[in-house]
Amino acid sequence: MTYLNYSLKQLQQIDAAHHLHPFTDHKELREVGSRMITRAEGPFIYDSEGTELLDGMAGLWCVNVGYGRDELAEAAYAQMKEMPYYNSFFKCSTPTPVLLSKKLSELAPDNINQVFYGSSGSESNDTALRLVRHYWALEGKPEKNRIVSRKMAYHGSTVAGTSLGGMDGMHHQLGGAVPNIVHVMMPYAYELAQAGESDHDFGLRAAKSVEDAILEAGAENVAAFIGEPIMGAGGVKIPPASYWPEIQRICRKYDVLLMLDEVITGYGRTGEWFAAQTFGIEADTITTAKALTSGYQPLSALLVGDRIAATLVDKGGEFYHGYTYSGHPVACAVALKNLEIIEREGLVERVKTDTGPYFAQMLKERIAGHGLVGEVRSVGLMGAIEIVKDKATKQRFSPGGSAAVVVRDHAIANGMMMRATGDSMILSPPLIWTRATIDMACDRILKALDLAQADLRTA
Ligand code: PXG
Repeated sequence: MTYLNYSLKQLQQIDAAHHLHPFTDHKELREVGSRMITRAEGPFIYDSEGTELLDGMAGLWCVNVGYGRDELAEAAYAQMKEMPYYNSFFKCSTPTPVLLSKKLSELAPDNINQVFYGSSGSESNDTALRLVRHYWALEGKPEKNRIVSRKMAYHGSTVAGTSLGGMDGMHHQLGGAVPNIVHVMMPYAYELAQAGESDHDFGLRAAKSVEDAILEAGAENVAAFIGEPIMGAGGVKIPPASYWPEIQRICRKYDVLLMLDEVITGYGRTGEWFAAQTFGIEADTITTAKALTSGYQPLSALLVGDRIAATLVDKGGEFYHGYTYSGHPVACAVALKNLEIIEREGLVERVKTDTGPYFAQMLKERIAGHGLVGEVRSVGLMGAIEIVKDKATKQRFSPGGSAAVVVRDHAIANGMMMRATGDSMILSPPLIWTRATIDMACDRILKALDLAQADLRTA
């Protein structure tokens, strides 16, 4: 690789001179310099200095089959040699998106049999928004175009993705969101449940905020509700069991479409192919990306339910929407091989019956009791650890989010790559993790928590 001729310092200088990173304080990055990740194998990543890190985030919630899969490289190579690119516009197609669509229809819930491709989760949510509004217009109800979403939701970084999402900071920088999108409370009991309110009741109350938004706008004006089954970037917020059934009931009652964003939860993370199956949700659209290719190629797939698809096909005429790389043949070849690996190795089943329950057990038995930890929670291989100053009162360190960064920095220094979102430490590892990998992760996290506690006490 040509970059091997460069020292870390040289690469950092060039990076600082020319490369604007996503979601980054550029001045701060220029002061500290980027960590250069240069190699990865199985569950580990390695930086330019040879430091090994256990990757607790599967890249960015995506490398579900782990690193170093020759088969995926070979699938891409073979497809590139045969035909690197052709489009799916103008009545053309190529074989791999065709076959991937069939496969996805088989894996998805029964009411979903059509797929629209993009290259990223953000693009796919743009597609979903346009499709849902187009659907109601085709049904003769163009005024039914409002979308109900949630505060702290993350639906991507394009203009539509940012607008659908509920991150205040992102909205402030947008200078004008896509109109007619409202945000209601998130289903996050740890912080938002009232004194004495059970998880069950809190879940119903959080769902009622959706109903209230629908009634306020008038159901005849509301197109859809959009939500991540488990909020990911917002801090792995797992809703109470009462939440999703109630959301489903409300959507049906007011004839509001249900859009799921499974960009993180799709392809095995929660112990089923889709979290729709884990939570028993019947959705009209499911946005997926990331683990569809385990991140080896950029690809997203919007899974479109029969109700919308039938109208689009029968009454739609031309849908003026699509991307150069919709159904990219190389990305789709890699996705097909990736799904084959997940199936062959039984990774979804393993998360459901073995590693997922063990992960939950270890978080509870080994991490939850630590003095800095207010709560642990997980579904499948997706979890969070809440950092608090006082376990009993749930009081946080101030300023908000500062303590989790201390934990994260100690974790990374001790061989554990994990994220801090606000005061939540986040884990979303590759699905190839075994019980032994979970033990190793817990050892490293505990060490980081101890070191952070010492720092925070003396601060
Ligand atoms: N929906 C969800 C639920 C996501 O998590 C997107 C859409 C957008 O996907 P693309 O491929 O356009 O990035 C995402 C992406 C973080 C982080 O800090 C999370 C994401 C992306 C970048 C950072 O956890 N998720």
